[in-house]
Amino acid sequence: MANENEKIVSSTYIRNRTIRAFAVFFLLTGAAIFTWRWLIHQPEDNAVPGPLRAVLNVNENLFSNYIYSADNISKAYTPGEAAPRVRVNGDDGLSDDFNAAAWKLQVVKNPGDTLFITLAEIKALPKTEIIFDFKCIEGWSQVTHWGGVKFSDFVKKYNLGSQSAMEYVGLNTPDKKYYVGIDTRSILHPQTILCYEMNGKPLPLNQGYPLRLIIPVKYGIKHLKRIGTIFFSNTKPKDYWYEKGYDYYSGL
Ligand SMILES: Nc1nc2c(c(=O)[nH]1)N[C@H]1C(S)=C(S)[C@@H](COP(=O)(O)O)O[C@H]1N2
Ligand SMILES: [Mo]
Repeated sequence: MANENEKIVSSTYIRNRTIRAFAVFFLLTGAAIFTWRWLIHQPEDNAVPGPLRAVLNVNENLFSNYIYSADNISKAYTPGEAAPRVRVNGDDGLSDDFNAAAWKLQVVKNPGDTLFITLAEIKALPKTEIIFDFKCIEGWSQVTHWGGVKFSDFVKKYNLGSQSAMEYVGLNTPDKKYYVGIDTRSILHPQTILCYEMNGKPLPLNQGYPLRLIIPVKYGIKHLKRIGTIFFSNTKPKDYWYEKGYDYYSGL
């Protein structure tokens, strides 16, 4: 039964439409392949083709200059909401030959002027507890509970005012195999702590004993476990995951 909306078309019409559809399909596919090949052959900037790194840099500018604010406090949770079994992720820089008993935090004030600070001295500073949703770029997140000293309190106590006026802070593990660079503004954020406790107990070795960074305004990659050395710089300190193609800022 012929429907009034039905249209009778010739087979030539159908053939022409088919040819056109295929032509457009191949043209677009070709353009996509061409663009992709061009992109992957561009010189790389820290493991990412230059044009893609430029996009990451635009994001970084937006985040650091327009979205970041010390008043942006990440949501706080109650101790009861924190996971009792905290996920362990990443052990770069956590070598087995680490001598925990001999550990001291090294803070480079100036070339040739390094402070050596014991865990007991750090624990004697005012304690801040942070319970927040820890987010890893691998796609998981977990509410976790940490304790330590606010980085900003630490800076005051050790008179690091002129150092913390610089743009970046670098942190390394004692063996220098894991390292991060962080914009000073984010490390001075009121929720950033030099952390020595998890769920009210000393950090386990695989989660950074004796001291790690907890910085809720950043993704997990920046929460360096087992801090050996801290230094300040006006140029970007080297960063483990940046060198592997990730965004340097990695802000949330
Ligand atoms: N020294 C060191 N710190 C590290 C890592 C690492 O491999 N080595 N991995 C990072 C990543 S990717 C994440 S998600 C968190 C995980 O912390 P957790 O093991 O306490 O969950 O630690 C970060 N700090
Ligand atoms: Mo991570």
